[in-house]
Amino acid sequence: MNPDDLKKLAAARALELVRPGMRLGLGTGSTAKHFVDLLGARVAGGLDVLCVATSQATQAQALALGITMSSLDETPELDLTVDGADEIDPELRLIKGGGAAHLREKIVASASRRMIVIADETKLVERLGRYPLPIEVVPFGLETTRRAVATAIESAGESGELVLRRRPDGSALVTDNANHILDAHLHAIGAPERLATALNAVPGMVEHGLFLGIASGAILAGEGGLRLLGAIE
Ligand code: A5P
Repeated sequence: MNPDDLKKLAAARALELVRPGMRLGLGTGSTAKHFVDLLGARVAGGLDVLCVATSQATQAQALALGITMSSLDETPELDLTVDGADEIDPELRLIKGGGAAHLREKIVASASRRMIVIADETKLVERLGRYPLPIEVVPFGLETTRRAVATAIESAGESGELVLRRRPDGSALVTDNANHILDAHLHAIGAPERLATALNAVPGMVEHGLFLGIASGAILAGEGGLRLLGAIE
């Protein structure tokens, strides 16, 4: 199976968790996109759910599929969020934000009773950090914030390069929230909780991609079949 088939397999297993009447958070990225496609087919067949998207891209996809969409203002509490991840460790700690959507993803997942991660098994790592950690920052005072983020990383006992994420044309990437992303190339994060605490204290830092204590379970698809981590049902 190619990686895309594996993502679809994980998404199909997550669809089994959906019940009529549920309020769902819809993730962002290539794996979450499969989930939204499969959900759309079920909705076309008569399933009644109310959904909140984690990005403009997912919102557009879901609306095109005829899924009834809401917002967190109208629907502040959700039953289940299904989303992908860039890295997952055995304690269900995540790195997210490869698609620059981690701010809304974290808000939506935190508003949900359960967050289930779907991924191909290559996302499972012993230690977080090989994937660059996305850090969303406001454009105002970017250089000052960049230096403060670098100091925070150092004070947390980590080290690595901070790179402003750019679009293919070279301009700074702008998120759905009109912010920028600094990618921290840390290679291995020794203490994710300590790093998160240090980053959270930086003015101008809007949200980082460490999801700690948020995911309830993960569905990982590999050549050997599905592997479940944490609480799925
Ligand atoms: C979006 O910002 C991310 O958090 C995605 O959920 C993550 O990058 C996983 O994406 P894929 O499913 O495309 O690997």
